[in-house]
Amino acid sequence: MLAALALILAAASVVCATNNTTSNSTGIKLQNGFERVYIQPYGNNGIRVRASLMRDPTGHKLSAFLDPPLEGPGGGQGLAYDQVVGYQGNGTLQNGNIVAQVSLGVISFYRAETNGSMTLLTQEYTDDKALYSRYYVQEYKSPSFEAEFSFTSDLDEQIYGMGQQACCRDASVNKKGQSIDLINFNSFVPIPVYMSNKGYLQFFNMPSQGRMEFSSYRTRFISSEATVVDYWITTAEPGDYDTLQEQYTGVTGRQPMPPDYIFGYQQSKMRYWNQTQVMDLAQEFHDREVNVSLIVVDFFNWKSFDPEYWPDPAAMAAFVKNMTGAEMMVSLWPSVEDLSANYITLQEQGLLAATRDGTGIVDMFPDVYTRLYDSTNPASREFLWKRLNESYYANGIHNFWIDQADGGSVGEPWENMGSTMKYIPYPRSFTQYFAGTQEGAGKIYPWLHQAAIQEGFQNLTGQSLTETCPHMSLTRSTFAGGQRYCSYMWSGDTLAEFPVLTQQITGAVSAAAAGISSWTLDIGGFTGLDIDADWGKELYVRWFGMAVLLPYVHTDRICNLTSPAEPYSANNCPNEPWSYGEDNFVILKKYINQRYELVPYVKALFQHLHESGKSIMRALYYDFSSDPFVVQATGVNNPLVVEQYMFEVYLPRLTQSMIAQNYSWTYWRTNQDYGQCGNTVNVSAPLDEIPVFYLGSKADILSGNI
Ligand SMILES: *[C@@H]1O[C@H](CO)[C@@H](O)[C@H](O)[C@H]1NC(C)=O
Ligand SMILES: *[C@@H]1O[C@H](CO)[C@@H](O)[C@H](O)[C@H]1NC(C)=O
Ligand SMILES: *[C@@H]1O[C@H](CO)[C@@H](O)[C@H](O)[C@H]1NC(C)=O
Ligand SMILES: *[C@@H]1O[C@H](CO)[C@@H](O)[C@H](O)[C@H]1NC(C)=O
Ligand SMILES: *[C@@H]1O[C@H](CO)[C@@H](O)[C@H](O)[C@H]1NC(C)=O
Ligand SMILES: *[C@@H]1O[C@H](CO)[C@@H](O)[C@H](O)[C@H]1NC(C)=O
Ligand SMILES: *[C@@H]1O[C@H](CO)[C@@H](O)[C@H](O)[C@H]1NC(C)=O
Ligand SMILES: *[C@@H]1O[C@H](CO)[C@@H](O)[C@H](O)[C@H]1NC(C)=O
Ligand SMILES: *[C@@H]1O[C@H](CO)[C@@H](O)[C@H](O)[C@H]1NC(C)=O
Ligand SMILES: *[C@@H]1O[C@H](CO)[C@@H](O)[C@H](O)[C@H]1NC(C)=O
Ligand SMILES: *[C@@H]1O[C@H](CO)[C@@H](O)[C@H](O)[C@H]1NC(C)=O
Ligand SMILES: CC(=O)N[C@H]1CO[C@H](CO)[C@@H](O)[C@@H]1O
Repeated sequence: MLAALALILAAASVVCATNNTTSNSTGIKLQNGFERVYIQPYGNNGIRVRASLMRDPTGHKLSAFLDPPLEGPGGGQGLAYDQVVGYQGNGTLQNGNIVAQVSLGVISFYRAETNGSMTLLTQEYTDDKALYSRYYVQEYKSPSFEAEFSFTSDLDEQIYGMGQQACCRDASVNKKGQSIDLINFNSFVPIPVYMSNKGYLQFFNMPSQGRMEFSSYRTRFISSEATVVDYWITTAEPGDYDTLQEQYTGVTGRQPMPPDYIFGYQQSKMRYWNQTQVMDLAQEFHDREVNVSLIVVDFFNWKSFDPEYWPDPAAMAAFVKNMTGAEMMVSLWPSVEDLSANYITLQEQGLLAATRDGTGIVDMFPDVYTRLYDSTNPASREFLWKRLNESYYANGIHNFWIDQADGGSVGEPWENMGSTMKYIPYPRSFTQYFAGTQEGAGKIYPWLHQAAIQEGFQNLTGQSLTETCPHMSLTRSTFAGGQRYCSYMWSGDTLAEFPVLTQQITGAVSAAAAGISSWTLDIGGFTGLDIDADWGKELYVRWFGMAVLLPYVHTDRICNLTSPAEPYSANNCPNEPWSYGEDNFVILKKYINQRYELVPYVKALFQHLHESGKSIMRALYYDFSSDPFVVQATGVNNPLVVEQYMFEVYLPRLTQSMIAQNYSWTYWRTNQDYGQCGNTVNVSAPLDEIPVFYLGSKADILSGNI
């Protein structure tokens, strides 16, 4: 099975013209009984809506918005308004090409077309036999409430994005018809932002738990706990997803340029557990002439590198650099056990997450109860960085893998590592953070953990790292706006199975459609790869071929070979390119070289991402919504288009502008011309060849002139 979505290179560059007409109103205040709703211009062609009960919708400290936005109106405007609308009232506000109209107290959003007509995008869902479109449930003791906001949706509307779905056999690009829990799991990273094929993007700027429902006629956002409901909507011509991303990243931030060294091959496994192994590894990459950019040391480098196994980390990092040119990365978990040297300080200074039922224990590994550092507390972030700086940064290890960063607690195991509950028969530990409860604030946990590393890098360099990153963090989770950090996400602990490989494609493009293009995965899956079996070797090599064309190329896995009892999880599994058999080593080495050949292209893609938020991993609907088959097949999540299979690849019909530029589908290796297509073609896909097609000039692609 092959990942043709990831395997299309294009020299086509799309010019996005942003129309930044300013707003004709500073805001509408809708006072509806106990309810207060503010509607304001924010960003280019964007409208922000905030609502609360009994009080103004302020004090929302967990906002993912940049204030001011990078482009367009708004910023520092507080609760400004120049129209007051009462019960059953009317009002209109236009910002660029988006119009919010309040009619009899109901809010509708329109796109103002260039010919003067208005196209309805969505409106609050009203019906005699349905909950109010803005529905709240409030317990009398608390200022917070549960909120359910409903909007109309067309039966044939297509919905893209929502972050990375790993649950429930999801292998979809069109999310219409789905109900998505807004809760973080290992490898499940829902982000409440979606794009519609009707030409709009809606984002719920709230890190609360809850649910997003895309049912036939109604789109509903449910927040388990909020004091302010805060959402944003923007529009562009239908099919112009780059403009939607540009406007969305204009209010939530853009990816800074990653350092060059990280674009190559990244070697990781669970786990290199002593210094000699790492140095031998570097020596072998050098001797076998295999390029490598990053060498990762997984957990139990903890205790700041136990000297028994890591006598001289600085010398190790220098040796790795000298032998291979590679940088190093270490993993850290956001947890601390009671026997840790840091535990007393963290507890005394109030830097740990608490639990509302008293135990304070939120996680367990390995068979030891641990507590969670509280990333939502600025003092905790400072403490963490101080330790990282002393223990690792000072030793020449500058990149941090923030594993296990989902937040949550073992009391609700589905929110975290999914430990079996054999030690706690009926756990109900409700996590409480500095910033709020797990229900109200939990989804910001990974985001603020990323922020801790970002602040650390900034404090060291004395620069605000919005343009370029000196180093990177690797995270298992994130939230909206996570793209503005020097950080990239991997898809979490996946199973080594062919269906999971194809699921990675839909996960990747859905993450990218939620603004997270800085993304990678574990080549071959994390668990279950049997490399002694033919299928295992084939799966690894195929998966590697896909990864060559991802933003980052990262391998990591475990296996079940006999290993020493000490230290814990001292895994001897080989996971180096040469450990999959000599024949496959030749192929993998070729793939690695192909990646290095493409680094200028990948860098150029990141440059576009940085400048305008243009997604790197693009589902076919991004560029080929002009092809009716792409639209129809995406609508029903036809694998031919949302995944693609071996031997049979659908090459979309080129757009008029591509045809005008004389583009033609061309097979990468042979330069065979497949024309302007719009058909299914048969392509032989031997193991040692990544079936890549390209458009435009190969020379331009190789030089990154795109
Ligand atoms: C906005 O865009 C439309 C169509 O592209 C154009 O006709 C109009 O002049 C633009 N307005 C401004 C202020 O740029
Ligand atoms: C609109 O674009 C112009 C030209 O790029 C820029 O100078 C201006 O600041 C923009 N206005 C807003 C409100 O973003
Ligand atoms: C709002 O507009 C409708 C007509 O569209 C009108 O019937 C209604 O009275 C208006 N509401 C107010 C408060 O003016
Ligand atoms: C703002 O624009 C809307 C839609 O174009 C229009 O209906 C409304 O009258 C305008 N308001 C003002 C104050 O110009
Ligand atoms: C105006 O433009 C919109 C969008 O292109 C189109 O749907 C509509 O039919 C046009 N209306 C008129 C009157 O031309
Ligand atoms: C490091 O690991 C290797 C096995 O890969 C082992 O032979 C060696 O003794 C270990 N060294 C230390 C210091 O633990
Ligand atoms: C790097 O390696 C070369 C030989 O391969 C050696 O001469 C040099 O001293 C090494 N430098 C460091 C800093 O280890
Ligand atoms: C970065 O420096 C600022 C100013 O000294 C400090 O408030 C903040 O806590 C530091 N952040 C980290 C993660 O160390
Ligand atoms: C990091 O550690 C260095 C010493 O290695 C120290 O000079 C510097 O102040 C530390 N910076 C931060 C932000 O902790
Ligand atoms: C684990 O070991 C068993 C016995 O050697 C083998 O049959 C199985 O395929 C292995 N599984 C993995 C995932 O390596
Ligand atoms: C496209 O090809 C035609 C014929 O092959 C040629 O006449 C034309 O100049 C080409 N156009 C471009 C933009 O290269
Ligand atoms: C880009 C890069 O690092 N290329 C290197 C890959 O490995 C070969 C052989 O060791 C080197 O010659 C290249 O410079």
